[in-house]
Amino acid sequence: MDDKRNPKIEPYKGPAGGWGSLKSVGSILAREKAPLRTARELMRQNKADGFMCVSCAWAKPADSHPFEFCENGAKATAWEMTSEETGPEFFAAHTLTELLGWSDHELEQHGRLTHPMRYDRAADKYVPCEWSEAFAAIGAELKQLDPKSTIFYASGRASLETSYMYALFARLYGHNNLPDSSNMCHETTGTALKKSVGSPVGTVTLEDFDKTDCVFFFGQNVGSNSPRMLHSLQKLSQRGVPIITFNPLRERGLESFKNPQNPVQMLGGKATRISSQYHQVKAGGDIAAIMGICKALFALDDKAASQNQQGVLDQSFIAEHTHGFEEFAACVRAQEWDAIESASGLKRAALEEAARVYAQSHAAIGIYGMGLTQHHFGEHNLHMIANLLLLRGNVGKPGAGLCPVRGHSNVQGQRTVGIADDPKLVPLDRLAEQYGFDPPREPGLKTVQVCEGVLNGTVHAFIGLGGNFLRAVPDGPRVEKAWRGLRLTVQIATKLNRSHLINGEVAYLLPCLGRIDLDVQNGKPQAVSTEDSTSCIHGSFGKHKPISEHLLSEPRIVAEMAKATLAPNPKVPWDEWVADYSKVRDAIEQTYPEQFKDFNKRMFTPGGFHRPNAARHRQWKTETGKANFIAPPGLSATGFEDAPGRLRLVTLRSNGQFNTTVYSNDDRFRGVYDTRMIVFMNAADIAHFHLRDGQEITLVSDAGDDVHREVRGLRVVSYDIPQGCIGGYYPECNALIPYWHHAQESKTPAAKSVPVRIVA
Ligand SMILES: Nc1nc2c(c(=O)[nH]1)N[C@H]1C(S)=C(S)[C@@H](COP(=O)(O)OP(=O)(O)OC[C@H]3O[C@@H](n4cnc5c(=O)[nH]c(N)nc54)[C@H](O)[C@@H]3O)O[C@H]1N2
Ligand SMILES: Nc1nc2c(c(=O)[nH]1)N[C@H]1C(S)=C(S)[C@@H](COP(=O)(O)OP(=O)(O)OC[C@H]3O[C@@H](n4cnc5c(=O)[nH]c(N)nc54)[C@H](O)[C@@H]3O)O[C@H]1N2
Ligand SMILES: [Mo]
Repeated sequence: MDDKRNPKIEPYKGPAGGWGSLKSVGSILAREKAPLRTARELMRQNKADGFMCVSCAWAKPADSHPFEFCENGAKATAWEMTSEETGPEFFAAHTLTELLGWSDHELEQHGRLTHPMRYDRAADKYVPCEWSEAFAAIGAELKQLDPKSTIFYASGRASLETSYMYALFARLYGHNNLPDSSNMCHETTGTALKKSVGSPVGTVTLEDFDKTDCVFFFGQNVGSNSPRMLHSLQKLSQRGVPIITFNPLRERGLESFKNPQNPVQMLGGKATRISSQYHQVKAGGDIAAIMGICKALFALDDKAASQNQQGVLDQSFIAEHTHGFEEFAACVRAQEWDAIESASGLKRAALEEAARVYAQSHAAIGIYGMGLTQHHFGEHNLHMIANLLLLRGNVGKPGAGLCPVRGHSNVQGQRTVGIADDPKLVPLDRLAEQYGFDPPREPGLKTVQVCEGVLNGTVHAFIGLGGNFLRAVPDGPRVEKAWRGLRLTVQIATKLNRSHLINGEVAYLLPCLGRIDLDVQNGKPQAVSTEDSTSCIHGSFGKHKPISEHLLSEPRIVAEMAKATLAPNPKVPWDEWVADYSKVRDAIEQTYPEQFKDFNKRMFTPGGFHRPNAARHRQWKTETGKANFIAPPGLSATGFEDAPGRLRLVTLRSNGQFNTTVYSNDDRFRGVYDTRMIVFMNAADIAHFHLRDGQEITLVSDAGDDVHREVRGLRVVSYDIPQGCIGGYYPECNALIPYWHHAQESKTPAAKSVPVRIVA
C-alpha cells in the first residue's frame, strides 16, 4: 500500500527542534493551502483564550510562550484546517473497494469530510443523505438491537462535554460497552497505578518540574510525540538535573534539543543535552533494569548502615505510608545480577550508576509512555517504577511523583467524565438519581474484547466517535474480514480513513466539526473543555470557519442519535444541552462535584484548573489504605520465552504521523525518508540471519497459535537497537499482533514486544 518511490535512510545528526522542525512546519502549511489563516490560528494554540491543541495531551503552562505549539502540533492544526474537501463528488467517483487500495496518507490527505453519507452496498459507494435520515435510521436500528451487542467507541479527542453525553447515552440505552483509545494506550496506567498508589492517573503537575532534582524517563519518544515537553526538559537540563533515560532506541529528542522559539539557540547556539544517562534497555527489559537499580539502592543502604550513616531508603515514609515492603525487599535481594543483566541487556555498573545518582536526589519524577504500558507484563513495569519511587518517598511531595505522558489531547478527560467500560470507575448511583434510571452494572467490552466479539459474531453494531479502529487494533486484517458481518456501523469523523471503507449492512459516515472549528449553537459561539496529562482542565474556543455548512458538532450528533433511540426523559435535556454547552458542564459538575467545582467559572484559568488527586497528598485510595510495593512475577515484561529465531518486534510511531494519520513517509529524527516499510535491526542480527542491509523480507507472527499472520515487503535497515529486538512502524505492522497478546489486566495490546520471525 505504501509507495516507495525514493526511499532513503541516513542518520540524523541534528537536535530535535531546531531548523529542521521549522522547515517541516512550513512545508506542511504550504501543502494544506491555508498558510496565512493557519499561521494566525497557531498563535492561539494552547493559550488561555485560545484552543487546545488537537495533538498530544501534554500540560499547557499558565505563562505561555508567544508560540505555544510544536512542530507536530502545528502539523495537526494544519491537517484539520485544510481547504481540501472530500465530499459527494469524490465519493461518486470512487467505489470503496477502489479506495481500499489507497494508503492511509492518501485517504486523509484528500481533505475534510463535508457531507453526511450513507453506504449504498449495491453500488459499493457512499451516497449523500440528509442528517435527519441518518439519525432516524440509526435510531431505528439501535431500537431493534440488543444494547449489549452494540459498541460505542471513542478516540481520545472528543471534548469533556461530548464525552459525558456519549457515555450517558450508552448507559441510558443499556450498556457499558464504552471502549476508547485508552484501551490501547494508557489503560495499564489506570489499572497499575490504582493498585500501587490509589490514583489511576499521574500525580505530578508542571510545578513539580521546577522543583525536581532527578528524572527517570522510560519508553516515551518526547521529540516526536509530546515536543512541548522538551521545553520543560530543557529547563531541567539547564538546571543540571540528571535525566536518566531507558529506551531500546537512541531517540533524538531524548538526546538533544534546540528550542525553535529561542533565537540565540537557533542562530548557532549549542543544542541542550537532554539525557544525562542513556540506557539502551532491551524491549521488555525494564522490570529487570529497575530491579537492578533497586538492588543497587539496597546495597548502598546496607553500606550506609554498616558505616552508621544515614541510609538511602526513606524508612519513615516506608513505615508510615507503604505496605508490602518486606516481600518486595526479599524479592529484590533474591535476584542475581547475571539474570538482571541478561533480561535487561544492561550492565550492572550502568544500573549502579543510575542508583548512585538517584540516591543523591531529594525529589524524583518517573516519566513513561507506551514503551512500558504496551507489554504483557505492562502493569508490572509500572509497579516497578512506583516501587522505585516509593523506596525514597518520591510520591506525594513537591518535585516528585509519577508522570505518565498521555496520548490524545482529551483521552484522560474522557475517562474522568464516564467513558469507561469498567462501571466501577463511574458514579452510577449518582447518575441513577440525577437522570432517574437504572444504569447497567455489568462490565462492558474493552477494545480487544470488541475484536474478539466481532470475530465470534457476538458484536452487532459499532459507533465510532473518531479514530481509525480497524487500522489501530491488533489482528487488523482478521477483524476487517469479520467486520462486514455487523448489522450497523456509524463513523463520526473529520477525515476519511480505512475504517470507513469496511462497513456493516447499514452504514453512515458522519462529518463533524473539529476543535479548531467555530461551533455556533443557538446563535452563540460555544466553548468546550479538555483535561491534560497532569489533570488540569482547560477551556477551548474554536474560531476557524468550518469548511462546509453541513458539518454538525459532536455534542449535536450524539444528542440527535440519543433522541432518535431513547424514549423521552425530561431529566435529560438533550436540546438544551446542545443549545448551550455550559449546561452540560453544569450537569458534569452535578455528577462530579468534587472534581468539577465551579466548572464554568474556572474553565479558562491560565494553565487550567487542577483536579484533586489524593495520592498527591499521601492519601492512598488502595485496598490496603497504603501505597503498595508490588513484586513482579519475573524479570521479563514480554510474556513469552526467547527461542532461536524468535525476535521481539517493537511497533513505533514516526515523526511524520499522528497515530494512523500519516502526514508523510519521512521520519526525520530516525533518518528515514520516503518509506515506512522497514525493519530496524541490529547489525549483528542481520549477519546472524544471513541478511544484508536493504534486503526485502517478510515478518511472520511467532505467537504460537495456528493463525498465519504476515507483513511482506519490509526492508532491513541496520540500526542501533539491542540484539534480539527489531523495530517496525505502527500501523503497518499491526497485522502481526494477535488480539489476545495484551497486558494482563488492562488488556492493552502488547505492541512493544510482539514475537515474530523473519522469512527472507
Ligand atoms: N506527533 C505525534 N504525537 C503523538 C502521537 C503520534 O502518533 N504522533 N500519538 C499520541 C498518542 S495517542 C500517544 S499514546 C502518545 C504515544 O507516545 P509514546 O509513548 O512516545 O509512544 P511510541 O511512539 O509508541 O513509542 C514509545 C517509545 O518507547 C520505546 N520503547 C519501546 N519498547 C520499549 C521498552 O520495552 N522499554 C522502554 N523503556 N522503551 C521502549 C520506543 O523506542 C519509543 O521511543 O503520543 C501522542 N502524541
Ligand atoms: N501496533 C500498535 N498499534 C497501536 C499503537 C502502537 O503503539 N502500536 N498505539 C495505540 C494507541 S496509543 C492509540 S491511541 C490508537 C489510536 O489510533 P487511531 O484510531 O488512529 O486514533 P486517532 O488519531 O484518534 O484516529 C484518527 C482519525 O480520527 C478522526 N478524527 C480526527 N479528529 C477528529 C475529531 O475532532 N472528531 C472526530 N469525531 N474524529 C476525528 C479522523 O477521521 C482520523 O482519521 O492506536 C493504537 N494502536
Ligand atoms: Mo494513545
